[in-house]
Amino acid sequence: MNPVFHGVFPALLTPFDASGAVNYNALRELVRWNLGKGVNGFYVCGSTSEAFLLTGDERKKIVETVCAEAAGKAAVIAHVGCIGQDMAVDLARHAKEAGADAVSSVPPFYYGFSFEEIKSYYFALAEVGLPVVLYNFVPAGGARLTAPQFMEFLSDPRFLGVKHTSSDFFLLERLKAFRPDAVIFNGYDEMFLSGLAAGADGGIGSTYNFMAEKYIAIEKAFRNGDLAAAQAEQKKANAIIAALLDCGVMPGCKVLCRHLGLDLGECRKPFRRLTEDQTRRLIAVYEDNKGVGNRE
Ligand code: MN9
Repeated sequence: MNPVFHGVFPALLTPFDASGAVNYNALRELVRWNLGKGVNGFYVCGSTSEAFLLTGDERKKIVETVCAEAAGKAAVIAHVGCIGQDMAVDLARHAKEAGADAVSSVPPFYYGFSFEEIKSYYFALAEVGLPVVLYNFVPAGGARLTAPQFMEFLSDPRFLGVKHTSSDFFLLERLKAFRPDAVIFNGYDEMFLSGLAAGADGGIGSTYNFMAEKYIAIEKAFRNGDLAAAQAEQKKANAIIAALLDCGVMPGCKVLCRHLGLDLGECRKPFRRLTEDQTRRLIAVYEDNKGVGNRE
């Protein structure tokens, strides 16, 4: 197991204030709350952070804020994904200066770039000098890389591993078998235990923001060989995740953070806020399945 990159990494939400600006104080609180629970690291400026609704300057300041708050306590992986290679390299250089431990990126998207073009992008990121975590997330517009294409990247030690937001656990297992020291993070929270069973070193997820303790408990039970306890905890998490998928994951995660005492504001438009009815139902499901870990 990699000594730094393993375990539970919340994919941090981005807090906004009433005027719609990034709320850096709330972000620091969110980091401290999760450090208190014992998370191993943070994934910053990814899908969950509304990365593509943020400006480059906001993304940089968010990375700086989280690196400062987590320094010496938890690892930071900065997602620097952009459509353009030069923009991504600029963010990666900045992440390195800010003290991030690794960078990560979706493949450049929208234009249907060829594998040669995707390689140009990722190898330019690798040149920056921080370890690179590939981000496999096809439903969000990411290219569908084949197993041999992943292996081509993983043959180069500058590629640390993969954030695997996919239910293709065969691929996850094959990549681990190909390079056992590659770090594979499970991406779908509802499949965290399945990912661990296939060999994942940990997970990165949006619902970790408010229930990291569940994933910490699942991983601990799994590694102790207590599959029944791990399944029971995953089942509770999944009831909450199913409710979130019904109303919108990111706006819903923010509702639950507010319910637990940390106001992260709303998501940026065109994300919609939950109706009062949706809010009530989501909180009820959360309360039925929460277990331990409230802020108080
Ligand atoms: O980081 C997350 N994906 C996105 C991975 O943010 C788009 C997951 O945590 C999912 O939000 C979650 C719900 O499907 O598993």
